[in-house]
Order: sequence, then structure tokens, then C-alpha cells
Amino acid sequence: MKGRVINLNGGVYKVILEDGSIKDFKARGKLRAEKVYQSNDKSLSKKKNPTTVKSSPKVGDIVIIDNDMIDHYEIRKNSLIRPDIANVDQILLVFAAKEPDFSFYLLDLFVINIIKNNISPVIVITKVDKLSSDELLSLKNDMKYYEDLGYKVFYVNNLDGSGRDDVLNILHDKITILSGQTGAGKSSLVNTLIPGFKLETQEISDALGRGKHTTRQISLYPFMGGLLGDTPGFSKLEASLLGLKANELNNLFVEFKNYKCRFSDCNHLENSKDCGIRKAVDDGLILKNRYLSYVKLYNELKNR
Ligand SMILES: Nc1nc2c(ncn2[C@@H]2O[C@H](COP(=O)(O)OP(=O)(O)OP(=O)(O)O)[C@@H](O)[C@H]2O)c(=O)[nH]1
Ligand SMILES: [Mg+2]
Ligand SMILES: [Zn+2]
Repeated sequence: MKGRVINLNGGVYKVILEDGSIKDFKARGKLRAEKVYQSNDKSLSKKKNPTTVKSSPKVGDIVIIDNDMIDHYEIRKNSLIRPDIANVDQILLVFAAKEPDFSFYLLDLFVINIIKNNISPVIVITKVDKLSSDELLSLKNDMKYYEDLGYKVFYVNNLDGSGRDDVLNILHDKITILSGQTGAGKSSLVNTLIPGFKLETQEISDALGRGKHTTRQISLYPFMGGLLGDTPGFSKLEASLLGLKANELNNLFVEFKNYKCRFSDCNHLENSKDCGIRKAVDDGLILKNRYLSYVKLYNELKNR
């Protein structure tokens, strides 16, 4: 029997099986090395020398069930640490327009974490009702820069469901998870998207702390032929935890390659003389906030 892990809680794996039914299982030998097989190995025979790695299955894994226990999981197409999940097709980066305050730095950190893992980011801005029309216009103007980079940007008001249909359009047959700061409105967005859903959401007054109804586990819900996943938010995020290195940032800020810096060893920091990237920022070609994120991230990774 084969299925996909949709939730993990205290060593119990909730698995959606091929017939659509959902059952709980435990994994065989929890802490010992799990056997990982190539997905294309149809035989899935234990004798065929599987690659062995020392890790347990996690949410998103395709697992093989034998004698009512998870025996092993298949090779992952991708694997994230934050949130701790495997095999996602796309990630909706959920950012509140306000409360918590919108942060370009957090957004850039997240976009980078995702493209580093070869997953396509989609940006969803929630709580647009909290901005005046001028503030919203100005935010949308800045976000055009991200659309030009090739990232989709959606605007949702979870109070009245406006913007919902744009998001629904991209969910068909995909494994999509929501990720973002605590209190950004991820669980509320799941409720907006899936008719009849009533996940508990935290109180506004607790939005910046760990509220009573803050999400504590990743859960994938069957929806539109795919799976939609709610994840726990984070209150703080350290760049170093994402396994990024200062010298790879150059490639991860994807637009930098469009502007020539004639020094091959330049790190494009604020004190770099004659730097092509800094010139592009001064000329308004690179969004100032993007560049500031780059500098902050570079220094944070370098000073570790
Ligand atoms: N005004 C307004 N409030 C919203 C909107 N979306 C969510 N909220 C409120 O924001 C608070 C936090 O929402 P949640 O959905 O719990 O946030 P979350 O991202 O799931 O938070 P964690 O589970 O801690 O990561 C709740 O009080 C929601 O009612 C929105 O579009 N507009
Ligand atoms: Mg939540
Ligand atoms: Zn430079």
C-alpha cells in the first residue's frame, strides 16, 4: 500500500491512501535509518540496495505501508526545513499588508529560500482591508517589481473573501502549502479558500505573539484534485537557519545578473566603489528595498 503523509503528530502519521481514505500509521523503527527507494523502482523490493539515509518520513512524503506500518518513503523531489515538508509543487508566501507590518526583508528571505529549493513562489498579501486605498496602491506599485521578476502576486481580504478566485485558479492538482509569519492569516486563508472550513485562527491581539490558536503542525487538506497545506508561522526567522551562504546570494537575487558589475570579486555592498549593482540601484532599476535586503542578508550571513 502506498500513500502520502498529510500530518505528523507525536510519531503518528496521517496518510492519505491511493483510494482517498485517510488512516493513521506509525513508522517502523522510528529513529533508525529509513530506507529510501527511487520512485521509479516499481518493484520496491528491499533486496535492491536502496539508498539509505538517516531520517524519518515527514509531511509530504510518499510512504510505502507494509503490515500496517510505514516501511519507507520514496525519494523526495524537494525537501524544505522551514516549514519541514517534502514534495511540494508551490508555496504561497502569505504576508499581511499590516499587522504584522509588511517587511520586504522577510519577503526577500522567503523568496530566496524557495527558489534555492527550485520551488516556485507565489506571493499572497492578506488583510488588504487594513490599508487605505493610497497605501494599497503604493504597495501594489512596489509589488509590480516582483511580478516583473516572474512571481505571481495576489491580494486577499479574508474578511469578505475578495481575491479568493485568483488564488483558486492556481491550485488545481497541485500540492500547495502556505508559509509565512505568525498571524499573517494563513489559517484564515485556508478557511477562505476551502468552502466550509473553519480552522481556528488566533485573535488579532495575539497576532505578534503565539496566540491561543496559532497553528502548531503542518496539515495538508485534499482540495481541487491536489492538497492544500497550512503550516505553523514563525515569529522570527534567522537567515543562517535556512542554510544560505553569503556568496550564493548574487545568484539568488535573480535580477542582479541583468546588470553588469565589472569586478568579478565584488560583493556589491554599500562601500563597493564603481559597482554595477549599486549603479542599477541608484538608477532606479533595482528596487531599493531589494538591495537593502541583499545587504542585510549578506552581512548577516557573513558575520556569523
Ligand atoms: N482584517 C483582517 N484580518 C485578518 C485577515 N486575515 C486574517 N485576519 C486575522 O488575523 C489573525 C491571524 O490570522 P491567522 O489565520 O490565525 O494567522 P496564521 O498565519 O494562521 O497564524 P499562525 O498560525 O500563528 O502562523 C486572526 O485574528 C484573523 O482573524 C484579513 O484579511 N483581514
Ligand atoms: Mg495558523
Ligand atoms: Zn558590484
